[in-house]
Amino acid sequence: MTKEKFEFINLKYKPKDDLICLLKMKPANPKEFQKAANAVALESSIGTWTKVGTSKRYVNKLGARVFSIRGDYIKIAYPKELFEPDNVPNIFSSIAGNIFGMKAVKSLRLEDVSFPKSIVNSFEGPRYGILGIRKMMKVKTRPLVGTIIKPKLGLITKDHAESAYESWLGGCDFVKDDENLASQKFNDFEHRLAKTLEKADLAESETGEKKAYLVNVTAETKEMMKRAQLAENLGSKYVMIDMLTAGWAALQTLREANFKLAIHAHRAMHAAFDRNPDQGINMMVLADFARLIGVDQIHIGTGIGKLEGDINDIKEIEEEIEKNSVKATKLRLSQKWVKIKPVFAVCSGGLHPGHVPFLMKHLGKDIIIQAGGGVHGHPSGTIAGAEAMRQAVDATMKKQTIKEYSKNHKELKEAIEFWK
Ligand code: RUB
Ligand code: CA
Repeated sequence: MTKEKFEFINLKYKPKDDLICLLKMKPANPKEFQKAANAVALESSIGTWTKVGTSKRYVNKLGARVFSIRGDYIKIAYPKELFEPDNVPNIFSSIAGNIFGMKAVKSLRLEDVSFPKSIVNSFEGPRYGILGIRKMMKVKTRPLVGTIIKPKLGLITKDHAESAYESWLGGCDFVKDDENLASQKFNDFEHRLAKTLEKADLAESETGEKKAYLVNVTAETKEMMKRAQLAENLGSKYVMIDMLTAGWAALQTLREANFKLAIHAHRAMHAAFDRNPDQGINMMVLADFARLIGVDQIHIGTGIGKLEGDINDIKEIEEEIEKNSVKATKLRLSQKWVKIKPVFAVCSGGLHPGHVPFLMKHLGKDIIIQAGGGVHGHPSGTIAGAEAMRQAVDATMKKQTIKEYSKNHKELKEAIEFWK
């Protein structure tokens, strides 16, 4: 029997200026790992299931190459000419397209992507990023604190705006809409935007701090753009978008319109991509693309709150693949791209003041800590809830335990006792 030749595997290949994907792969037939790896590289670059007479020799130069196989992990190098720069949907259609459904693989997960400089530089990246947001909010070193108005749906505009106002008075920097609040009858977009921004101004003059409203503009693209324009016209600092349900193209449209608005990215639907450890797309890959496009802050999980996820899931994946698993090191969103600013990681989902020391220990100070239930569910109400969150941040900044600090801070004390 002649040995099968896999044209898309070249373990001697040393990538230069290629786009590289790290994939975790289980082949349908355990004895045919190489065959499956070859099929993945082929389908995601220039090939199909059979040879075609229409191909030319020059096309072969654009073939992807599997250049590393270790345990369940393969690395594929894609010539950069395969992609249209500054076109995220296009890049995903190749590297995260048909391959996930191929019969040759039992499961496939895109764990990491590294980009050639020319592709990185074709994107604008964030307008503000961490430093720009800190400047805008006049907060030098501590984590920023945010809340989500709760109940997530149903409040009428007046009560929504009032709850935002109380959150700001108590010490929140940000108040955001929830991901599924758009322009429903009970709380329509225009009215809500105007009323809540009025309260932000009021809270700024009363507290002397900068306050931002992260209004959710997620909608069909043209409507989304109208809403963002309105937010800009009314002097909002921010817009928020559900980047995955809206889609990559919508996110690019929003960023490339060049509003002065900062962009807060919610990741609703991410778990459909990233929850299964064997299939889908690692959240950090989604976050990298969002950063290239240019969000200023993005939900990345907490490793501790109400939602599935380990703290290591949100850190950089090390080059070395050890023990057949990917090992994480530093926080991923800070990886160096010369032209593209670093993005704020937003920790959110089931958080309350008691979680703050854990988050700051593992993720540092350049984070945004958000609590919805953990602010509005405080036994003494929203203002006290926001105060307790800020106190937990202050305590940790001063290197005190929240328990110590709570001796002189009753809102924090109440929160710690309530959410034991
Ligand atoms: C948090 C909340 C957000 C989650 C989403 O509310 O509503 O939608 O952060 O999850 P609460 P993630 O603080 O009451 O849990 O941030 O993981 O994408
Ligand atoms: Ca939510």
